[in-house]
Amino acid sequence: MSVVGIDVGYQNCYIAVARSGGIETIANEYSDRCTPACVSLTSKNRMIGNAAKSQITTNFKNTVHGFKKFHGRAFDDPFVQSEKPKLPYSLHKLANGNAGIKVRYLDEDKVFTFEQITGMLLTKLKETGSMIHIDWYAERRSVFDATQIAGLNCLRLINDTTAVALAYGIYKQDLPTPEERPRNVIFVDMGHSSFQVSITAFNKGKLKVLATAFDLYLGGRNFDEALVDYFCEEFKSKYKLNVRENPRALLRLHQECEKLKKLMSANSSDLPLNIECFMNDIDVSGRMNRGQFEDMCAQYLMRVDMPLKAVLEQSKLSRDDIYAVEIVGGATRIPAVKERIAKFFGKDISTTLNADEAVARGCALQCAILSPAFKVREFSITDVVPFPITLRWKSPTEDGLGECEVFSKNHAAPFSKVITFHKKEPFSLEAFYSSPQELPYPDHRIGCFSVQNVAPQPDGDSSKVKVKVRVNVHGIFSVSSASLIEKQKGEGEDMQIDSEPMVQNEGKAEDQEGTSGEKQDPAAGGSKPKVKVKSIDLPIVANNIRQLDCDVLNDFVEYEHQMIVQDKLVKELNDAKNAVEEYVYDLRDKLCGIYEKYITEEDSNRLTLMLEDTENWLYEDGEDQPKQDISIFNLRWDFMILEKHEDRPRAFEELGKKLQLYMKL
Ligand code: ATP
Ligand code: K
Ligand code: MG
Repeated sequence: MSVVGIDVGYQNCYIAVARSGGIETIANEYSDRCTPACVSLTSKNRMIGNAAKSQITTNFKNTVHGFKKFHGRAFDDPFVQSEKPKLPYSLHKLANGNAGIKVRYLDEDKVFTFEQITGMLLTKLKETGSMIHIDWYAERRSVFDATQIAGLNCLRLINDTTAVALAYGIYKQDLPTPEERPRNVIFVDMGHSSFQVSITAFNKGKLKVLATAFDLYLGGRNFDEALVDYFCEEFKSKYKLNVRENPRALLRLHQECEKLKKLMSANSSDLPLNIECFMNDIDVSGRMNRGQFEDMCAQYLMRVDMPLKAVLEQSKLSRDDIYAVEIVGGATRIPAVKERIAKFFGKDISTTLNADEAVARGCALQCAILSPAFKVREFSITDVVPFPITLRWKSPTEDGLGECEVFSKNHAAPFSKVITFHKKEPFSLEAFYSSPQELPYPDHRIGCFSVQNVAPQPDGDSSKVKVKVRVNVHGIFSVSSASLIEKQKGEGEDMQIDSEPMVQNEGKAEDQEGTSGEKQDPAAGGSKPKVKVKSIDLPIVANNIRQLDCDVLNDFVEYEHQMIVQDKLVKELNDAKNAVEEYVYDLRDKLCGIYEKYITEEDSNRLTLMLEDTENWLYEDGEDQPKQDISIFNLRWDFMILEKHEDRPRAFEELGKKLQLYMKL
């Protein structure tokens, strides 16, 4: 089993693999270390990654990109609604109210969920799969479902900046000892769609995230859009073109503006933008320089400071406590963004890490640490809960509605807590994010968990119910277990009925998912005399707002398999056709080359005609030929006969027969 870390970006994905010699970022079949987060559906198959990216302008209605932020979002979500008019592909409202996409696939209208689309991407990215990273704001439940669809054994969903912190810290030999004051490092990641900042404290062998802050809607794409807006206006007045009405032209303009933006990072002089045959056969051109660009993007540059300020405030550290500011992510290459960050902290920023690959490398490292197959230096990671979580409870008849914030902002994670209730009947717990204004979703619910089989004690008293809540290694919240504590004879008076539930921490930072043996003597740890109690497990019915139904998930897994098989068929067919085509070219070359002196002109002409027929067949009828028919072409003839055969006329005759057979003439 290989151990890989995957960084699924809004625009770019990277895969790093842990090998005995260290971490290596791996290239895809295009020798490219970056795989575009892009999926294209066609009448025959799916194209994913680089192949899909080349379809963006040609098959624009069925080529899905820039979809990461749609995970777990309702169709009516304001973000979805604001993106919708800008998308070349169509969104669709799913039965559960979420957004999905509608495309043509295998000549049928087809609706896919974003779990499925990301699942497709992951299918492409996975090697033999293990660890995946995706940024936390893309709703984790939904992303976790995507990993299931792709059949990945997901060891941990980890935050961008935490993965980066690991990639930074693990090789550092000079970290302060656990007794010394930690080294505080700021990590800044600005990608294509979002901006994330964290402060992490390092000591030898461990890192602890102190605070995180983000602007989830600030990234390279905002800068591209500023340029697109500018040139749309300019082309309207200069060429009377309404670019926004032409999706293909708009997509091309986007691509060119992104290129221009990157050029401006390296070059402060006036730069041209030229697009031939842009729209209505018109060639367009424009100019831009860095100063002008920065003026245009002032509103975005201003937003850089806010998360920086927020992490400092949350961590209660001052600028002097900061050892270094490390930046990653493609958009931090914009000089004005870099300057802004440097100016804010009053120090030079460091680029110790590979800006594009650090996240994937950190993920692979984390994965190697978690995997028993690797011996990696011990390094413990304490992450944070980015959004505070509150539980609210009620029973059908008892009054007493209550709530309690179980995880505060920046609480350490993974972490479990036990909450004690006194109840006479089943009750339900509603979990939601406590500060909706911070949340990137309008829906702040997490899920509803009903604790079943609760009954009063034989003496009519309330029963003590212990409920365990946790944020697991993936950063996913759940009510993980509940148990009823049955009083044994004679110690009823020792029990205290709390009107307020009691929250008891039992978190260990490296608390692993699924560890059992959680049941402890509820009175243990206190100074009270030990009380004999019996604990009975209670079933919990969970309804997670953003999780796929089990049946639905299974259907998706099944369908993903079918699509993989279909893609494989199409690929084999294409390979077979390419082999025939290659053969035709090869033989044609040889007829005028090494075979020339052995062959009469007549034979040569005959063969040339046959080759032409073969080629035509390939591009016409052969285009839709099932693979079995093509595969006979795939046979490699033993052309030694031509070179070695004493009786060449007969050899050609044989060859001719074969060719005719192959073409079924
Ligand atoms: P996210 O982290 O938001 O999910 P991502 O991980 O896909 O997105 P990155 O690969 O880190 O994003 O960065 C891509 C962005 O960086 C794009 O907007 C790209 O145009 C921009 N970018 C890359 N190189 C440069 C450069 N030299 N100058 C300016 N911008 C650049
Ligand atoms: K990336
Ligand atoms: Mg990224």
